[in-house]
Amino acid sequence: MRGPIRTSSIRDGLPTGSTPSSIPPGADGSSSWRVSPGISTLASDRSVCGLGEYMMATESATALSMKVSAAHATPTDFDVVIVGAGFAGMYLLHRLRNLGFTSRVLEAADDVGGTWYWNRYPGARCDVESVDYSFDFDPELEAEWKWSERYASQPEILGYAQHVAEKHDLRREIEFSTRVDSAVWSDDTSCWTVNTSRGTTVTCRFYVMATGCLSVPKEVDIEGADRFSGPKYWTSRWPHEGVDFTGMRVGVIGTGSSAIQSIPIIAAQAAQLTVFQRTPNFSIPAYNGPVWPEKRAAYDADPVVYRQAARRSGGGVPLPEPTVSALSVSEEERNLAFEVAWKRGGIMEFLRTYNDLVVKVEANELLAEFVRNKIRAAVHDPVTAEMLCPKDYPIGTKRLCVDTNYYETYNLPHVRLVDIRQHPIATITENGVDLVDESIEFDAIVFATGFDAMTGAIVNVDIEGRGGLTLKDGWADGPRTYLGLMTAAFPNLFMVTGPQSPSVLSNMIVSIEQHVEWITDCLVQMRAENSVVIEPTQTAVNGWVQHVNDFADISLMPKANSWYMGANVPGKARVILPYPGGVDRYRIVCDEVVANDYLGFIRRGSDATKVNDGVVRRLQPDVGIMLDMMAGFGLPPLESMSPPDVRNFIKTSAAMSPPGPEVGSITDGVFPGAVGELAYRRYAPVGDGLRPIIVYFHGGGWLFGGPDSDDPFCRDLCVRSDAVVVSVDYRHAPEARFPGAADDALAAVRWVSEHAEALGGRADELVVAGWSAGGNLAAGVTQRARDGGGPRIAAQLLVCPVIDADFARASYVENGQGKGLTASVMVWFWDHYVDPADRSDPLASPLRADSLAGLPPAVVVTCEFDPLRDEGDAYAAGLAAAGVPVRHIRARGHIHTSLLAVDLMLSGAPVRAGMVDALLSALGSSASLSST
Ligand code: N01
Repeated sequence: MRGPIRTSSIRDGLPTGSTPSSIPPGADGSSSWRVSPGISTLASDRSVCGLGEYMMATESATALSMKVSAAHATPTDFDVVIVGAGFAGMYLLHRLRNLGFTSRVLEAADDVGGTWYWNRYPGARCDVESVDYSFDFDPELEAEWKWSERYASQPEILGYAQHVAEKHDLRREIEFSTRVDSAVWSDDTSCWTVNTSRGTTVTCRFYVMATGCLSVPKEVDIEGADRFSGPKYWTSRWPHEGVDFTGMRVGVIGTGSSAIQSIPIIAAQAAQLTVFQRTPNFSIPAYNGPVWPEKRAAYDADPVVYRQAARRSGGGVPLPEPTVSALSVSEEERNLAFEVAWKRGGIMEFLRTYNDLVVKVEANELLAEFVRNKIRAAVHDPVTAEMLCPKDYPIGTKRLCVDTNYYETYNLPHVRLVDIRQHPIATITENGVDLVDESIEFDAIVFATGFDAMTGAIVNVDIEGRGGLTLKDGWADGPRTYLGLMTAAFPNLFMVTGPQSPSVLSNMIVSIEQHVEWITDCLVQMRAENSVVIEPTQTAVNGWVQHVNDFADISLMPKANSWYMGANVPGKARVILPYPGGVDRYRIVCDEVVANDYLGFIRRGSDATKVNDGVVRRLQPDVGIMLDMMAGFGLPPLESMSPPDVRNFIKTSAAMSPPGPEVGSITDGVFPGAVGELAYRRYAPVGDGLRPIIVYFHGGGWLFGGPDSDDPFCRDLCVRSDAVVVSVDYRHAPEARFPGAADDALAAVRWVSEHAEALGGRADELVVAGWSAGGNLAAGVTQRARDGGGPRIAAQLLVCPVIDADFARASYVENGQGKGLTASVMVWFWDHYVDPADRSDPLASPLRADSLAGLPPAVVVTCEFDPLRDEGDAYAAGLAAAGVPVRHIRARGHIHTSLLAVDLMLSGAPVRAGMVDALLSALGSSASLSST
């Protein structure tokens, strides 16, 4: 035993010493209705839903008891109405009760358990280990409940849910066999009116959908499904009395987790089993049995520390995050690691063998092939084995399954696999299934066809928010939530593990607890400040949806037609549904929102309306991760080092960076700079023939860098543009001050132009390009070439260029700290390179040129969180105003260094792709300009 139930902890939000018996009146389910005078503008005297407990803090005990006795015998008005008595609804009810809110749970089933009440198909188990799939809020419960298996079966999990309900006396506030049909918000009363299938109506201040992520079965979209005259079963709605398939000819449609778990058991009973597979799934062995001693020992060593680690982990299970790339180790080492992970089991562990398995196609394919080989080894018939091998989506992008003897089941003589992509189902008939080329008769058919996941259960209730908008309509193009907790125009509507929260990509119990605690903390805060209504702003919602989609875009998730993407339900919007950023990161965001006075929310109360508009995450996700990592390293600021030390540091960092893509060939050489030889590196695409030729100037604040430091970017530029790239060096400050680098830049451009053909390029398609200080040189040399006799430059590509010596611009102020390039390092760069008196020279500050007219077509890329953003923006605008064709690409969510970190910041790839497309069309427009 680890002591009594924790009713006084900070997490429970109760005062020290508070116990359930000290809960104020009203917490027993009767609402002590009362309208605070100050609220009457929001809640009319007519309808006063759920304000009782809300206002109770200031109410006298006598007045309260009078109101309680005057309440209806069966209360119909609550502070909070919760839909669903699964783990989410149960914990929420428990917590609300302890905090003194009145609440009622409405549940369609006749007992608690949610998904574990309904999903009773043979072999149903959780794919998260039982020690982890347990509530954390009640240490006594944790101590007294012992799981019997590593992966708990559905009956045991349901038994656990029932035990929790019993122990905390939850059922008395749950209305079973009651389905919620509709819920309507009223701005007049600031209440929800909730209508049920029993014809009853309840009102509440706050309405919570705790309806689970996988609770609404997908409608069967197979012709003739109603015609079959024999028994039909759905894995998600299995008969409580069980099914005996002994001696039957059984057809199973679907090969997701539910099918993969049930097929071996059905096969053991049936006389014949035919499995209809549309998409094969990856599955790994469960190695189920008693709880693993090492797991138990890790938990027992310190349960509090164990659960803390779970809450701060990526998936809600305490596992170390991998740091090594699958592509960075030998084949032998990698296969050994995969083998160890395979023998251990566990989907989270398996996908965490290396750090790039779910983000890089090449790494993913190595793991996929490893599993395919396991399938080939397990299944005797090679044709069947190949049918079972998934080949058209990355492993982990559809839910990885955990099985016991799934693949081996296909070795049984009475089990047959039908690939319905090869042999489509024409229709289900009275007697069985007609394929286009064969009829198969069955005594029973099992539909293991999945769920309308994550949004189905929410939009299935007719939820009407402000102005008559229904959630179904509002989400027609995909869910739009803030943190997966709330949505705009639906005030006081919360969701537990809603879409765009980690939910199904995590240990659900950990995510449920976090959401329940966030919601209840919010209600406590609102009660304390007399707020009555809360809803997210549209800006906050848009920002969160964007952030979630950005995360998906740097993963492989969108590559599969999975229920994670809403792709399994015909007509459903194809967008990522869960938040792929991990439980740890997500929790930090949620806490940050609260710490910033509920950033992104509007709260209304009797005293005031607080609008705290904003977006909680604006950086691209991988950029944010990189900045966090860098902050963790605690590196000294560059400007505190000497230039030689900085150069060494940059060289070492460059050597550790991923190399970038393969190009046709790379050659190093020297060219005559303004005062002596300088190095260049030439990148040539695969294939013969002359190409456009790009002279590229590296970045480095005119102080450091060289072909090595920008090597991945040059490779990427070469591959994407199919042009020859010549990355030229120049003299660095402080040894060579202004205009040393600029003079070398001109010498380089002239030399490349003169030797274009020998370098594999066409002189009439000469591009000048540069990043950062290199962009400064590129812009300067382009002006000089215009003014001083050439060469003719066909186009210029300026990536985050230094364009003007002005540190007062807004982007310097906004982004001058903590975003990679700092304002103070820029000042340091300028001080080393150019005397203040020379800074207005257009060679140093190209924006200050007398005229920008007559310059070659330009592609200017600026990054949203770069101190140099505004000067780049100003240059793009200035060029356009001077009649120069300009494509200005604004890289949303990026910092100064984002685009150079090829293969490190994956979100930069689409920007670089757009940049090269723009450059190629700039070259095209340049050609047409010169021919006219
Ligand atoms: O559902 P699914 P599930 N014609 O959507 C096929 C959780 N869960 O119930 O892939 C033919 O995965 C469909 O084919 P395709 C877990 O998160 C957990 O099995 O769309 N076939 C697919 O093969 C899991 O991911 C556990 O081409 C059709 C199958 O039906 C989630 O629940 C156990 C079809 C549906 O697979 C859902 O799993 C069980 C059609 N018209 C479930 N329509 C554990 O914890 C659909 N299919 C271990």
